[in-house]
Amino acid sequence: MIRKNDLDILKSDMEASERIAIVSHKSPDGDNLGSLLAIGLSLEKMGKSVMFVKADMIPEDYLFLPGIERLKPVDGNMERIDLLFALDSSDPDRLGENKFLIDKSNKVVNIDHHVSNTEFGDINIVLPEFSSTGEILFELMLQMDMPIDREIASLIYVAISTDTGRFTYQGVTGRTHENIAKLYGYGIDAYELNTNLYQRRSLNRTKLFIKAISGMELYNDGRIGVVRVTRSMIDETGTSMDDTEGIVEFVRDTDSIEAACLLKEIDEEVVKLSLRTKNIVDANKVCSSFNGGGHSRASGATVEDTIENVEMRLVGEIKKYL
Ligand SMILES: [Mn+2]
Repeated sequence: MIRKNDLDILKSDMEASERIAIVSHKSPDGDNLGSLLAIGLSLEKMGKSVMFVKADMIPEDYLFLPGIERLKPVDGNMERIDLLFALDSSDPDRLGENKFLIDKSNKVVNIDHHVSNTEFGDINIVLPEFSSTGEILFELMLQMDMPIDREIASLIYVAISTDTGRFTYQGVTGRTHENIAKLYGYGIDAYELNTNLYQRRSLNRTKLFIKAISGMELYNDGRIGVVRVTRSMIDETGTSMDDTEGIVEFVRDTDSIEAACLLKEIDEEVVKLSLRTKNIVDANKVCSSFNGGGHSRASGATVEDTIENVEMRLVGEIKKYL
């Protein structure tokens, strides 16, 4: 439940603020980008001056989003910020180099659904029972009577769809579908959005999938599946690490698998890991032991070690729960 008290404070803070900044997180995903553009465009319709700040490159998948061109790297000379929004970001480090904006801002609003959220804002609307930050945001915007048009509704649809595995994850409720139905009421073209989101993978990316998946290693009678993406696979296929999106879910969807792991070799001694689980293993707990986190069924971490060692350590950690 969104607390009424939080909404009242947020509403008066929004009204009192002229200069509002909205920051993305590192490796931004559909929930992060969709949510931040949705609230930003809505605030502009309310006559506010909004700065959209990115902490990282935008994955090609999301370049079709309305308003995406508004996201810029931080302006070093940025004057004061009255109100800063961090969305879908569990802690200040997620904001990368833009973390300093927290201190530069008069007030920080933290809207998120990660259980691991550290409540770093002045206003914290952290609701892990929601499917996505996009869904929290939509209810919040409705309750505050913020402007919503077709583009804003489309952005919220993208946030919810991408963060729920196209409405298949545990966080999805009847209310999620009611919210989606309301989004249709603003005239969104869901088929077009879905085509843009899910049917435009580059051929090089498909080749990267094939390379990665063909090296899948199984442990614990096929209950743990590990796929590596190395720098050389990226070079050979002319792709980037962003193009690994979707690989770990493909591994997870194997019948025998309870825990699916993707290991991305960022460089020789830095590995980004993604973990997806089905019923037994708490992905957030496993990733916490590598200083990462997220959700119980989907989490990640960045580990300073070789890819071989990370694989061994991660499998060892998962086995404790199986
Ligand atoms: Mn999310």
